[in-house]
Amino acid sequence: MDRFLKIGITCYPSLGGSGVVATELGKLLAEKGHEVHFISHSVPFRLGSFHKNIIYHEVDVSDYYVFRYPPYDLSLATKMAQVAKTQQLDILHVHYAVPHAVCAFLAKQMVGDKLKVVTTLHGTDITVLAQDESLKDLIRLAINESDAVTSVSRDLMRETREVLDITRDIDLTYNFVDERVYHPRDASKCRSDFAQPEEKVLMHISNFRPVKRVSDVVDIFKMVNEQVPSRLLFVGEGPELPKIQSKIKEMGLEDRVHFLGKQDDIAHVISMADILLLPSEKESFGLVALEAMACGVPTVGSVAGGIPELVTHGETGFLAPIGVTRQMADYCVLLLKNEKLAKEIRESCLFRANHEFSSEAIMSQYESIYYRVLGQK
Ligand code: GMT
Repeated sequence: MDRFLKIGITCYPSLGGSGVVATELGKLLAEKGHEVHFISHSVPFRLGSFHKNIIYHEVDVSDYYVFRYPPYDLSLATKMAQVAKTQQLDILHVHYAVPHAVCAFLAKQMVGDKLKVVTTLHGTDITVLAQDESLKDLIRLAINESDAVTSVSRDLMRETREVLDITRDIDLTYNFVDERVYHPRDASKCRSDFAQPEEKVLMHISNFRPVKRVSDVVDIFKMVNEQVPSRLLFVGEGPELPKIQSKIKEMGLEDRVHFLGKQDDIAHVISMADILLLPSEKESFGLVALEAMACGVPTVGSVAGGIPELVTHGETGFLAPIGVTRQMADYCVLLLKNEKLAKEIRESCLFRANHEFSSEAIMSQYESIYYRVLGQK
């Protein structure tokens, strides 16, 4: 049997798919027997209560008066090095190149080559930050100096190579969800708080950033509701929310649209829906579509980034070109009016989520990468 490892994990600890995946991975590795050290400015929101083999190390940022901006990145790099030395970490697994892989690179300079760095790319650092010429060289350095780099989709891998002119190996490691949490739940009671038995439920869950094209969600819903009486449930919050609320008012849809805000038990909430809408402009993976799939809920969305790698068109959902809301609405109506098709798609969703994105399989992929960079395989 391979020896258990000491693994440091750094991610954005607040809301977001990357934080969720990093935290869930840490929890699974710890359950298996590895020692996991989260290094961040606050406790990752999905960490929850006490877990054997998980230790959290908080990064304190110095606010010495000469600093115009407190240097979080430098404090993080120092903390990574400190934890790596005192706890004798084997691996630093960082989620996002900016700033985490850069900090890990600095930490490695302080600790020595025995410490191996694995960087997982989640999207925004490549699709947004790497477009900024002033950051390009830094991101390229962080990626090239990592001992292994993983990408959450083929599309993100392709874009990373193109935008940053990267030629090194990148491992494809899809995201996953914990099947013990994400499975179809009986949410009929909650559903009846929003929808009559004859009404259908469409849902959108996001951080309401412009890239999510939440306005398209409203347009799709309007067209669907004209043909099939429905309700639209919004989960989450973010910068576009006020604009969306105004749009709904202008369209006279207030009594059919409900805002649930941020929710903890996403599996239960998603289980209320007939369809998840994800018409994003960019999406390196689209974790929420996998969360829905694992609960038996199909996604109707856009052919953006990694979404087609996750949602198989016609099998576990339907996809249309970005912004083509009429086509997305037609797909929704097709699904909502055809019970047989909806049942088949639901079964395909459950099968695909459990077979192609199983947590056990994806965790093993990460473990193999760790052993490989340590020269143990
Ligand atoms: O999509 C966001 O706004 C949040 C961001 C994050 O940091 O979690 O999501 C990115 O990483 C997720 C986990 O790998 C992916 O599922 C999302 O597709 C990706 N977002 C984008 O590419 C826009």
